[in-house]
Amino acid sequence: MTKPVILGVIGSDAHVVGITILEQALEASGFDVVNLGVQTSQDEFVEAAESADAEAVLVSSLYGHAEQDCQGFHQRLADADLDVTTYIGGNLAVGQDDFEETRRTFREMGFDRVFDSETDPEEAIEALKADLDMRSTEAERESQTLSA
Ligand code: B12
Repeated sequence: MTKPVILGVIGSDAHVVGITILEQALEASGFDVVNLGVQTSQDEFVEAAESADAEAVLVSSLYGHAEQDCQGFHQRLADADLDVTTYIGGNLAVGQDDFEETRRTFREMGFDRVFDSETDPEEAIEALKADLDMRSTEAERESQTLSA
C-alpha cells in the first residue's frame, strides 16, 4: 500500500540536496512522495497535504530559520482539518549547540518527530513506517468498533 507523504524545504531556504536524497530513499521504501522542492510556503504544504490526502508532512530546513518559518504551521494544518504526522529535520537552529533543546522547541510547536542533520534517511523511514502503521491500526480499530 502506498502512503502519500509531502516533502519540502520551508521558507526561503534553497538547500535542495537533503530532500532529494530523502525523496529517493522514501520512494525506494515504497512511499508515494510529493516533493514540493525548496522555498515552500506553509500554505503550499497545507494545500499539497489536502489535495494528496497525505498521511505525513516532512519539513526540511537547513539555513537556521526553521523556528520562524514554522510558527503557526500546526495551527494551519488544524484549520484545514488535517490530521497528519509531521516530521522536521535538518540544521534547525543556528549553530545547533544543544540538539535536545532544539528538539524540545520543535516538539512543543507540534512536530511528532525532530531530526538533526546527521540523520540517516533510513532512520526517519523506519520511524515513519512505525508511526503510520500505528495510525492505520488505530483507524482500523476505530472502524471495527464503530461497525460492531
Ligand atoms: C551546499 C550548501 C549551500 C548551497 C546550497 C545549494 C543547493 N541548492 O542545495 C548554497 C551555496 C546555495 C548555500 C546557501 C546558503 N547556506 Co548553505 N550549506 C551548504 C552545505 C555546505 C551543504 C548542504 C548539503 O547539501 N548537505 C548534504 C545533504 C545530503 O545533507 P543535508 O542537507 O544536511 O540533509 C540531510 C539531513 O540534514 C537530513 N534532513 C534534512 N532535512 C530533513 C527533513 C527531515 C524530515 C528528515 C527526517 C531529515 C532531514 O537528511 C538529509 C539527507 O541525509 C551546508 C553545510 C553542511 N556541511 O551541511 C551549508 C549550510 C546548511 N548553509 C548555511 C547557510 C548559513 C547558508 C546561507 C544562509 C549562507 C548565506 N549567508 O547566504 C545560504 C542560504 C541560502 C538559502 N536561501 O537557502 C549553514 C546553515 C547554518 C545553520 N543552520 O546554523 C550551513 C550549515 C553552513 C554552516 N556551517 O554555516 N548553502
